[in-house]
Amino acid sequence: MGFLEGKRALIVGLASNRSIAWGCAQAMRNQGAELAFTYQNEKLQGRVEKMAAEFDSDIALPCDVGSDTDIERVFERLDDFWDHVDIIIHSVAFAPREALEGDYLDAITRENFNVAHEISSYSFAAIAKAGRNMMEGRDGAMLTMSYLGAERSMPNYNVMGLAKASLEANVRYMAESLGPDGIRVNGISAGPIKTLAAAGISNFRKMLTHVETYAPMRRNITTEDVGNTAAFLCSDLAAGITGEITYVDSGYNNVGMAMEV
Ligand code: NAD
Ligand code: 0WE
Repeated sequence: MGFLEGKRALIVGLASNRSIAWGCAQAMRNQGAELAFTYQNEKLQGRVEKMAAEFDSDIALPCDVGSDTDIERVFERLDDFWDHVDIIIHSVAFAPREALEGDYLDAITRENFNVAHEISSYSFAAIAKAGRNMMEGRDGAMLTMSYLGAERSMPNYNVMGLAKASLEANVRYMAESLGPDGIRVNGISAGPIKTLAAAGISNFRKMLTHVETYAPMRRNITTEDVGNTAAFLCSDLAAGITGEITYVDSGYNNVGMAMEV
């Protein structure tokens, strides 16, 4: 019997079988959770419905997290299938492409700052506000995905670093707000993985090689690594953990200086 047996999880941010959300779905399904999914737009609908079916789920609901009505409708429609939800995974980020290249100050604008923060950080709180009624009073858990660029400057990550810093602060404030309702809120700070969100990012290959060379584990992480940690953090095994950011990064964040091998 899995450690998520009897739990119902809503997964926001599935785009392909390389998505971090896919690794989370796989690990949580393996541990016995029942799953529901959202998709960003019609372009992704068919693919997400197909992946949902592979996870024994017939629940795939539209949700552009830039829209409050979309977010509210997800829970209205989810209510037709489930009378409660135990777990919500938020695995969404977006900044306009041109914000993620070149010099930080050259690239940042009021507009791309607003978009990055709204889609990548505010959306986590917005989903919590809308989903709170279906989650309260039953050992619930919420989880989001961050990156080390929240705490350190990274080439090209630029305004996304600020948005992830905001997202990590959101984890702490949401943990305080939702704790009395029995809902824990945590984040995973994942190492780089070649997903759709990494496609076309200049020098991404170089970042993967850098981690392989200098991280204590001398390897990159996988969506399976992230998924297994996600399953644990959202389970009752992690009942005492809230407001935390857990690194799943082969230990990279702990290194001050490594000798090249
Ligand atoms: P991905 O492209 O598979 O997933 C990103 C998802 O965000 C997609 O499903 C996309 O549809 C969704 N999305 C974007 N804008 C949206 C909107 N307006 N409304 C609804 N959904 C929207 O890539 P991924 O790497 O799996 O990214 C998932 C999360 O993991 C992101 O928060 C990302 O910042 C984080 N992360 C990724 C890495 C990495 O190297 N891939 C590392 C650390 C953290
Ligand atoms: O959070 C991310 C990427 C999120 C992301 C990706 C895109 C690509 C497509 C947000 N917005 C967009 N907008 C698009 O138009 N990661 C942690 C992966 C990532 O992205 C980087 C990285 C890493 C790591 C960008 C620059 C430098 C490093």
